[in-house]
Amino acid sequence: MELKYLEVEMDGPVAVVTLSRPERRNAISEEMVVEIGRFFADPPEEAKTIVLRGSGDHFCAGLDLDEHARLRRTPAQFMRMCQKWHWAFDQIQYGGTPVIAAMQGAVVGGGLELAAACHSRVAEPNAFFALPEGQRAIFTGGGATVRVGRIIGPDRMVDMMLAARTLDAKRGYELGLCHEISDEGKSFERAMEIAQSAARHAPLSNYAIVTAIGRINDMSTTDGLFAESLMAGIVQSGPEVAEGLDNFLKRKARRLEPK
Ligand code: 1HE
Repeated sequence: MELKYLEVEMDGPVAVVTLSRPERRNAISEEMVVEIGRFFADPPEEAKTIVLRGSGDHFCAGLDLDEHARLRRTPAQFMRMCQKWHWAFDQIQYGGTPVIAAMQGAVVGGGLELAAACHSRVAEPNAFFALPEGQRAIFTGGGATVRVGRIIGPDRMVDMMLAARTLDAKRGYELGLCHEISDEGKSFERAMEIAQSAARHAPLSNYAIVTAIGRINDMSTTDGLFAESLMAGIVQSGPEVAEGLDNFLKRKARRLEPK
């Protein structure tokens, strides 16, 4: 697949995917969002996990506002465009491969929507989070109402947009926008550690973790519990199960330690 906006390299079982439009702060154009969706719909076979990062000083500045201003899209055109974003970010969240985000600087607007589709998020101390759509006379269109609203709660999301709040890494961590703040300059290294560690899990376990939990949360309690039992039944009959359990029973597994 020919890539214009993403750089991809393999590091063992981890695919490192870099948004490579630093001169625009990795702002996402229509062509770029389609490229993101195509990549995550069909990542390299050998990638057990993926690290997603942005080149330059920022993770991602969201929608390409320059393109948006130039195209003067009709309501129907922008609706179709937002649906491309939804499709692309669904490939990340539900593609079956764990995606760890390493984030620095701006994680804003569509950049926060992109981050929210990732499964684990490590932030640099200089990362900041905002939804400045209201300030640009537009609305979220890349899934924030669903994904960011679920993480921080719809009430807080409304306030974040109305009061034009820009949250620093610490506040973002408290609210769940990132799961960890790395030491300075180490977010990529930490994301790689998580990705390398998760790559050692049984693939079917990882598949269940990233595809089932989000979906089950959309279901009623009865349906969710049923779906969980189905998923668990399938995963526990996978080929790696005997080895995984044996490792624990023979005291060869890594000890659980709070960090
Ligand atoms: C851009 C974009 C962009 C930068 N589209 N070109 N997103 C926003 O409202 C965020 C807008 N961007 C910013 O607030 C700042 O650029 C940053 C905080 C991200 C970075 O600041 P800084 O000082 O490092 O860079 P800069 O000087 O502001 O920008 C450098 C260049 O990138 C400049 O272009 P130049 O030709 O003057 O060099 C900027 O115009 C360009 N640039 N961000 C286009 N977003 C599916 S709906 C989703 C809705 C949204 O995402 S709304 C939120 C949009």
